[in-house]
Amino acid sequence: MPYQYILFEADQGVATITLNRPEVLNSFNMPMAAELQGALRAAADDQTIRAVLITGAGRAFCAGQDLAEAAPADGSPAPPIADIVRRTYNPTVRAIRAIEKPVVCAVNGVAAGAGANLALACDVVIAADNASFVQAFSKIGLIPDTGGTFFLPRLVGLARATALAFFGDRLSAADAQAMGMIYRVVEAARLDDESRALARRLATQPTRGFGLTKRAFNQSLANDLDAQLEVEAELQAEAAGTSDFAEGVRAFLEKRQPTFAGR
Ligand code: T3D
Repeated sequence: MPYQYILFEADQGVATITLNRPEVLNSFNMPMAAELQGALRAAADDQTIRAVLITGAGRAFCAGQDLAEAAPADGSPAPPIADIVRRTYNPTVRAIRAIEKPVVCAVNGVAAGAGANLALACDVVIAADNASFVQAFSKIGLIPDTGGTFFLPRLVGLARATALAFFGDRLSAADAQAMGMIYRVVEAARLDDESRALARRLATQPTRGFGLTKRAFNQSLANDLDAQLEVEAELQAEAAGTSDFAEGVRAFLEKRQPTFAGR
């Protein structure tokens, strides 16, 4: 499928999706969001894809909502903001959480507003050492969206989430890692190689097990302990029915590396 605002490439079991509006720091207009959602659907449906990598073209990861779309300079009416949020961001976050394959986010530069929170919705976030995160919403009188009010306090605690949201200051990648917001920081020149290596490694592992792990984590965000223990029992039964489980145990007993088929 041809895309105008993103790049999509499938290689070695990894679908790489690159937000590609570098002249506006890859900020979101509705068509780019629709393309991203379409690419996530394509990656979910393709059995040969076993991991997804999301990154940005140029010097930024994503500057959030394209403010020119939200407030057109020619005075033409802007789409209602609730529609933008419901059509642009909510389905994107739901798609990232629902795809039962690992989603790696390589933050290659500034991630602001919805761009910052898009990254936080992903499973594994790796950032360049010159990247930064900005809860830019307060600067324009908005509240954090794109799942920010959900993920941010869970990742960094309510005190830090509130301060990040209120002040809207730029947070370095190193500070984001130190407060548990992201997984890892690497030298900017190494980001491409390191993020691809992570995604390729994940693509050779037990994909169904990862999908079920993700489903369990998703449910844990709303469950109490008893309910979550039951989720684990049910999903473990499903994981134990996969050929990857049989292969993993066989390989252990035969003292060799397993070859996981992702089924
Ligand atoms: O509809 C709704 O609004 C609801 C949805 C809300 C979700 C949200 O994401 S709200 C938050 C929207 N995002 C922002 O408020 C961030 C705005 N951008 C910035 O604060 C800064 O650009 C950055 C901190 C991200 C980066 O700063 P810097 O100095 O590195 O770059 P710059 O010079 O500001 O930007 C470079 C160009 O990108 C510039 O265009 P020009 O002058 O070269 O023609 C700038 O206008 C453009 N740009 C940056 N961000 C956006 C943008 N254009 C449109 N929308 C943007 N969000």
